[in-house]
Amino acid sequence: MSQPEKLGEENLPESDVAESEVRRRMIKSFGWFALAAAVPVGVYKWISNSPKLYALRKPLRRVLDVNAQVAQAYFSPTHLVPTFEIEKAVKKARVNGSVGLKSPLPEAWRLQVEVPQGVPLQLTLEDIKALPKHEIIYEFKCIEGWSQVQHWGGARLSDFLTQYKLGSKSGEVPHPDNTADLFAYMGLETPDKAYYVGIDVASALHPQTLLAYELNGQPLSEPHGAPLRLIIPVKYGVKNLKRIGRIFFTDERPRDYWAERGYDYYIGL
Ligand SMILES: Nc1nc2c(c(=O)[nH]1)N[C@H]1C(S)=C(S)[C@@H](COP(=O)(O)O)O[C@H]1N2
Ligand SMILES: [Mo]
Repeated sequence: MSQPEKLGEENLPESDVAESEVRRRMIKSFGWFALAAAVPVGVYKWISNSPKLYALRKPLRRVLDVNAQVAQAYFSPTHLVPTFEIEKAVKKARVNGSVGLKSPLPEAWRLQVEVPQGVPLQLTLEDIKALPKHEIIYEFKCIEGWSQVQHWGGARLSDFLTQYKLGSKSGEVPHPDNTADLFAYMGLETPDKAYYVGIDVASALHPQTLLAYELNGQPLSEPHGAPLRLIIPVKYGVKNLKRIGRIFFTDERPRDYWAERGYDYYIGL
């Protein structure tokens, strides 16, 4: 028998709601051309997996940005990326990108965390290591067209946000389902602010997203982002910020180094 009190909009299949809403907005902003371009999400995935096509000119870029929203609506941020046996991990992970790593690592490094209406937290690596350690072996992908199975270790970002009650507007433990209480984005930057990224909060709370301090069971080297970096397997390499200096939460899309240079902002897998 049907239970009327349970027939709210939240019980409609998620993709139907999201799809119609995104389509409505797309028709409004771009007309039927965009709609036609957006329908085959499989095609979007295919395009976004072709590294060269990331360097696109503005008009197509804009259509793809809208498609990224469609992709967001279609692909649950909680799906897990495939993981591998430890033997599959490369012994020597490739180093790529050193923006924000050129100045010497601050001697008294702290993770600075902005808290709404409060004094920023200044955390040590020991504070992060006090959280349960998790390891992940997965295929790290760079938009330049290379990928490697790599082995990372650290604390779950979601455990960290839970422990310090971050990412929520109420200042309570953030809950992925309580979207009204979550800030939309988390911003991260290097201590010198030269490299910076923005992450949608759903991806920040993803169970495979780590504040990583180990690679192959060893403390991170400086080129790989010592003392602490982001490992976010649902995103391409660009979002995996090395040498985290500061993090903050906001509803406005934080600036993002590679998005400013023409790449897709969400850049998910
Ligand atoms: N601070 C900082 N983080 C960064 C980058 C960078 O230039 N500076 N490059 C990004 C890119 S494009 C990739 S592919 C990965 C590479 O991480 P790795 O050097 O550990 O392989 O780091 C990401 N994080
Ligand atoms: Mo990259």
